[in-house]
Amino acid sequence: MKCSNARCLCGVNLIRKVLITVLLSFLPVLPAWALDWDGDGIDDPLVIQVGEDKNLDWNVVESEKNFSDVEPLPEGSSFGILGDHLAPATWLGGEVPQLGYVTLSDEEEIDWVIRGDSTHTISFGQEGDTAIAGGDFNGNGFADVAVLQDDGSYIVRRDAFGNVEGGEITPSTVVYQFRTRQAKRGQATFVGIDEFTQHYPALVMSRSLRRTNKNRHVLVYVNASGETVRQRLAGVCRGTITYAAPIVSESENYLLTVHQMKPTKHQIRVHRISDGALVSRTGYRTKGVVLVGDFMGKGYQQFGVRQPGALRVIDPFESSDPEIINTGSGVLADGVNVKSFSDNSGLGAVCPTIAPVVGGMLWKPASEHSGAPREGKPGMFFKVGAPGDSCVSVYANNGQKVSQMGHYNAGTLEYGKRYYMGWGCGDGKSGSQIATAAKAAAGNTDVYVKTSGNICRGPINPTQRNGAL
Ligand SMILES: [Ca+2]
Ligand SMILES: [Ca+2]
Repeated sequence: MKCSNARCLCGVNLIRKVLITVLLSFLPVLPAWALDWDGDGIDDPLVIQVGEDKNLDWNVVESEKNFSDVEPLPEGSSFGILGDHLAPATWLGGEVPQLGYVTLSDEEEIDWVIRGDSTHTISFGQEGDTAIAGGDFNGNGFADVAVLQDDGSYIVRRDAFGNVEGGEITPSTVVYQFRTRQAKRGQATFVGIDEFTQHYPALVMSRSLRRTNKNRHVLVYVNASGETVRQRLAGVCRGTITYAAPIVSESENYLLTVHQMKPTKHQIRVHRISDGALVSRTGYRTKGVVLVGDFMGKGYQQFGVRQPGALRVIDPFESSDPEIINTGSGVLADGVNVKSFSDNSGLGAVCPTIAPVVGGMLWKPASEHSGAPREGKPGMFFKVGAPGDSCVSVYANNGQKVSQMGHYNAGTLEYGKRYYMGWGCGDGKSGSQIATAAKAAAGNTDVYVKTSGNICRGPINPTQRNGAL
């Protein structure tokens, strides 16, 4: 999420708008999801930190300052809470984006909350829908809200915030129709086709190839004539698509997809939309957030992969060294955000970074300590990457909390920093009880332990030893 204040008066906005429209005829203009907070034409990563009160604090790393500092955004203090979904975009039009987030209300409606001069909330969509933030489906510079429903309806509320804070753009609703089967299998997103600034609803799907463990991927989108276009994406690859976002070069629109090949191994592929050609692929480990933007100031977009404490920016269109932007800890965000409200959170919402259990960490399914309360209960020891807290949470694959363990102060760190289900705030669950809870929550028994820096370590099989000291 992000926030911003509306820094321009309406008149100035209007002049800017005219200028942008004029410029559009001559220059490629970056799309509405590019987020430039300091106004120098280069995108700036947002870093969202979770406070002790579970509120979200929004920070930015400004290109204008050579990406040297992580600084709080003026109106980004305590905006949203842990579990909300980030949705910064140019909700009020113009060039300066606004902070925003998406959350499920008590009435099970999807609330879109943005922060301009004041905070504005719009209910659009409901539990079970997928919320798609950051698209501009009429290309007027005001970001639109959109949801994909199970029956294949892709509903766009154009310029949803166009008439708040004195704006005179009237919101309107348009419905695009995909097949039910496509909606259930596809990853929702949007794409640009002919123009850089106008978006069209899209889904990306995997189709497994017989007698192999590989998949072929297909893009389905609705074009300007309202026709559904099916574009095969070149090549075959392992793994399922976890994320898809538009990305543009100087002259064409592309689609970036992220495939999860193994729990911690991912591949990013960039395809040309006009013919599905594969133009770039990059592998990376850990489930880091991927951002799209022009962070290098090249006049077209690159993508960035989250690595510990930093964003690694890679240019898929031209060979050059990656650029490393130090971001510190926190969740990173750009302006394309897709969130399924089919489940309530998702592990990604709990832990922006997921990393494997490595040497120096050990999950034991049953402590050998004789006598209550630790005996027979799982514990986890850390010689590296220890959590800073006295209580540590354990999550299922969908982000639902299934257990908690307490810090045991042994007075020595011979076995590392030690946590047990049967100690302190621990809930006393056994390894098999945790496995059962995880399976009930997410369909499989994998669990993740949240450690410092909001890193989740896993997947862990709670009934076996994982890692080694
Ligand atoms: Ca900037
Ligand atoms: Ca719009």
